[in-house]
Amino acid sequence: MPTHKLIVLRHGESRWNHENKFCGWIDIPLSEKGKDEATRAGALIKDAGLDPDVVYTSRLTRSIDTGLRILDHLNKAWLDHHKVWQLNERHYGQYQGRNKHDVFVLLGEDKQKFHYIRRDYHGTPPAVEGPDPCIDARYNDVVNQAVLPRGESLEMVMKRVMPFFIQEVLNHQLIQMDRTVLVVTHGSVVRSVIKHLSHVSDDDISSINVPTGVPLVFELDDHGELVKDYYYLDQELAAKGIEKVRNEGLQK
Ligand code: DG2
Repeated sequence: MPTHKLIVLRHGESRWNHENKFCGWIDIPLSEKGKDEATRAGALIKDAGLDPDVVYTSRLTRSIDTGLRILDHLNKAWLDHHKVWQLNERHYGQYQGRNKHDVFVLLGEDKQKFHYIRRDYHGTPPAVEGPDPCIDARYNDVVNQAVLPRGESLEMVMKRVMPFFIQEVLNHQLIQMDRTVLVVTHGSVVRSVIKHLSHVSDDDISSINVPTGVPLVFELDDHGELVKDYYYLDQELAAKGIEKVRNEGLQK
């Protein structure tokens, strides 16, 4: 049975990742370090002998820019590039734009409460009330605007990501067309993909963090099942990035 390769990564560091602020649907560009991480991700993909046939990003600049820098490194700027709103980051509701440590303080410096909001499958930030300034012309093609989120848990993210991901990315591109697919997205969407493909429980997903700019590879059979565990293209780099992300917000 043929093996299909799916490369998934979180974009390079954004300016607000650097400043320790929740981004969510706010369109924050890459930091200088994030730009370098994107190029390095391209090098890791090339060195691993992987050759994407199609690329998917979200509609947020940090994801699009990372994808373009990877393609540039692969000399494949001409590749089919789909920008999909369902691959946007989790909407962080009223916490968007706020410093993570300030939110930690707001929650009484209670590590469990803070972890619940950031990582629990059901943890939901307070929703944006009134018009959402993040919703601009890039979403004009979404016929039913009521489906656009205002504050999401990981469970809610999965409800909008997975139908698209299973139908378009897994079934169509990867399996039917037998293409190597590159998906450049965000922390919560990568966690959603890991949860789905590795059959991670609702409880266990809360301990999974995703570093910026380190590609993960999923090798799948014709039924969309993993033939082996997913892996990072640079384990050491991934481990360092994971540790950094895990501790965000606890210190100023
Ligand atoms: C981060 C995730 O998402 O923040 O929205 O600030 O992947 O777009 O940088 P990304 C954000 P945490 O859930 O890791 O706090």
